[in-house]
This record gives sequence, C-alpha cells and structure tokens, in this order.
Amino acid sequence: METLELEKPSATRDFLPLNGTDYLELYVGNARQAAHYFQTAFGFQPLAHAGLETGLHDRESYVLVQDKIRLVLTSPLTKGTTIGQHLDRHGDGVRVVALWVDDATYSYQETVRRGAKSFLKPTVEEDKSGRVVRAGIHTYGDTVHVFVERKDYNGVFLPGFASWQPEYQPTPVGLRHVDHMVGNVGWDEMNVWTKFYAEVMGFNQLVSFDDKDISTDYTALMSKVMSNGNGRIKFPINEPAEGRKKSQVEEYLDFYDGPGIQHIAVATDDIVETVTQLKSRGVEFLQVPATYYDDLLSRVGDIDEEVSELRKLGILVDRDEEGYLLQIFTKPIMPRPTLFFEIIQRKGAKSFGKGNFKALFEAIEREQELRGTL
Ligand code: TYF
Ligand code: FE
Repeated sequence: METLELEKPSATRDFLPLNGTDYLELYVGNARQAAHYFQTAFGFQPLAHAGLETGLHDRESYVLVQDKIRLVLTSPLTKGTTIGQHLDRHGDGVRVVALWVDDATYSYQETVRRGAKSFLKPTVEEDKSGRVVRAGIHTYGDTVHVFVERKDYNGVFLPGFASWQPEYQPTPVGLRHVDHMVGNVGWDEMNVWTKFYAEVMGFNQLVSFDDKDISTDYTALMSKVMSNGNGRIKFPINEPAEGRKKSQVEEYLDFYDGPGIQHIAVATDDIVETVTQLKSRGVEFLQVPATYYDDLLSRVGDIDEEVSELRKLGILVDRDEEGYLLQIFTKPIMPRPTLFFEIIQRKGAKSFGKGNFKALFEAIEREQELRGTL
C-alpha cells in the first residue's frame, strides 16, 4: 500500500485559500482548430472569444467550458510574440494554470513575500459586467500560476472577451472538474518544487512514490503529490530516475525542452459513459493487455461496474483504504509526446492509482518503443 502521509493539522490559518482551478490556458499553433477539436472530441462548449474582432492585434483566444473546467486556447496573430517563442520551444502546451481566489492582490503579496517570482503584478480589468483582478507568479519551467479574483464580475469569462456562441455545439461528455494536474520537472528537481508548493503556496504533501514503487524495466520516476489546504488543488510533481532505458519523464523533458505540465486529470461521475463517448469521437487511449482484467476483482474487490465493460473500454481500477477509483489515459494529444489527459472517477479513493502504475507505464513504454525514443 502506498504511504499516505496524512496532512499535518496546521497551527496557522491557510494563507492561500484557493476556491478551485479557474482556467487552463494552452498556447497552441492553431487555436481555432484546437477549439474545434476540444468541442468535437472532448465535448467542451463554446464560451468566449478574443481576437481581431475584440481589438486584439497580436493574439487570438477561444474559451471553452465543460461544467467547472475552462480551457483557453491561444495562438499568436503575428510573428515575434512571446506566444510564438513558447510554441517554438515547447510545441503546444499549458502556459497558465489559473487559480480562483477571493483576493488576488493578497495571494500575490503573500506568495511573492515567501519567495515566488512575479509574473504579473496585480492588475484590474473592467467592463460593463464588473471588475476582475488578476496577478501571477512563475512556477516550474515556463509555466505560471495566475490568481483570478472574480467576485465582482458576472461577464462570460474575463473583461476583453466577447461571448462566443457558434451554431456548432456537440454535446458534453460528462467531464466535471479538474482533479489534478501533474508537472514533470528536471533531474533532482522534485524536492525543489515540492518545497516551493509547501513554502511559497502553503501546500501539504499527500503521497510520495519512489523509483522502487514505480519503475518498470524502462520507466523510472519519482513523484510527490502536493495539495492545497482544502484539497481542491492537487499537483503531483514527477522527476525522472535512472532506469534501464530512457524514463518517460526524460522523454517529456527532451521534447518539451524543460519542465511543464504532463497531464491534466479530469473527473467524471460516469467513466463508462464518458469514455464510450470520447472513443466514439475519436479520442485515443493507452491500451493495457487483456490479462490486466483476468485477476482484477481479486485485486480490487467488489466494484459497481461490469468488468466486461471496463475491459472493452480499457478502464483501469485501483483501491485504497478509503474506496476505489477508475482511470484511463489518452495518448499525447499533440505531435510531441508531451501533454495527455487522464479521465478519472473517484468512488471514495483519494489516491492516484499506484496499483496501475506497472500496467500503465508498460503501456507508455510500448508507445515510446513505437516512437523510437526509448
Ligand atoms: O497522477 C498520477 O500520479 C497518476 C499516475 O507519468 C501517473 O495519474 C503518474 C506519472 C505518469 C503518468 C501517470
Ligand atoms: Fe494522474
């Protein structure tokens, strides 16, 4: 069983109360087509748009929503932008993990006081729907956290964005909220960044996996899960470890040219239905061998789902002290083997699927083999 280091009750008040993930902004080569993909394949709904029509000249953004998940897809409109530089270096990837707060200025001051590097000083934006305050700090690689204070705002997304309601609106697939977002960092940097989340952002360490837990023949990595005080924000941090061949984390670092977001785990209340939908819309998932299901019930005990259905869809199951979880992983969704999605349904379990690591990582290695990057 994994060692669950329970959160130590903190004597001090949470200095960085976070209400949840506000939005995720991806810098992508073609935001218009990426928006179409996330609508068609993942069932996101159109929400807002900013670009030439709203007075921007250097960039265009499409905002999509599915229940509590907001995605912002941004592309440059001209040469020589910082977005273009980000794309050249990293390919498509997550630039901003925005966090919803009640007081962005205070969040910025407290984190910068504790050592965060400033990305955006507290900035007020206003339109007829009210005012939003945003402020930002740097985290690993070129990734940033933006604190969003929107208690005095009732517009569609943020000031500067126009409502975007095209006729084309494929139905949602049942994605509800961001469960966790995993960062890959460099050799020996895991503790640098877990310390950052502990000291600068007041997070606690939930779980830790070392290379003995999670090395297969090839993949070796270490991971620690950091969580904020109320548990709404969970950031596992991976670093590569020495294995027989190239670690999947090292492959990521090579292609992303540094640390960044490796996967976005999104929660559903009905993973069988959600994954059925996603597959019918062309989303590709990692496959585990059929033998994974042979002794599934002896490993995880009684579950509500039919094993035959899980086997048909390739959904994985793991149990911890508090319940069980179901999860499945997409293949990378861009040319570089960097970012992928996880679909997760928690039935009591608070852990991350350690019992699936071997089968999962072997599936990742089969993909690495096909890419010739092992
Ligand atoms: O977030 C997690 O910890 C699980 C398992 O490269 C995992 O989803 C960990 C590392 C990795 C892929 C999946
Ligand atoms: Fe995960």
